[in-house]
Amino acid sequence: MSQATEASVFIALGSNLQDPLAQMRRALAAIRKLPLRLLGQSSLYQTLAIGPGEQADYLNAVVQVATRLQPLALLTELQQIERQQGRQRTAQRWSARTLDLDILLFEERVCDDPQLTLPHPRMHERAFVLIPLLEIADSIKIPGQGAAKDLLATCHHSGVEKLALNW
Ligand code: A4P
Ligand code: MG
Repeated sequence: MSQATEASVFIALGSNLQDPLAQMRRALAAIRKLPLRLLGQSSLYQTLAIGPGEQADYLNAVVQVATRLQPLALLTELQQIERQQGRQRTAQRWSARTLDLDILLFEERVCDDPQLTLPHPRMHERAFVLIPLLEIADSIKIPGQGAAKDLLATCHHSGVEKLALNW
């Protein structure tokens, strides 16, 4: 079922395996084929991996879309794109991945269902999310947390470098 009106949604993209630049480009092309309009696209950022062991740097970015898809229907589509790009889910949390697509914000919805938690539960403490998000939405507020700009000021953000690369 679709919604009567379009919702504004922010999606985070991340990759640190198997040619991350190609993964990000392919993911964006696949997202653009979904029933949605692309409203904004951040630059690509090279970021230090947060997670266990020695991991390659990530590429991260955020896009804004408008869609009539329901939140869970959009999540299903994004997980399908992750699978198409060889995403392997391991028991190890925060392990390296070819592609991670997370729904950061869906309008101002708040939901604590583990299948889809909104806003994304860790976005407010991660510079690799907040910096690209602020690039395309500088006055955005995160329900329950506050202005993204203020949240960024309180988190550690060395290790997030903007790249001059088209994607
Ligand atoms: N899920 C719940 N809420 C959401 C949401 N808002 N968006 C559920 C997407 N999925 C959501 O996700 C696990 C489950 O979360 C899904 O079944 C979905 O129903 P997953 O993608 O299988 O696993 P994950 O991404 O490894 O889990 P987790 O704990 O969500 O990871 P994070 O917090 O996303 O962290 N370092 C850098 N520099 N850059 C990164 O992008 N990413 C991670 C992943 C760790 N370190 C990183 C980066
Ligand atoms: Mg994820």
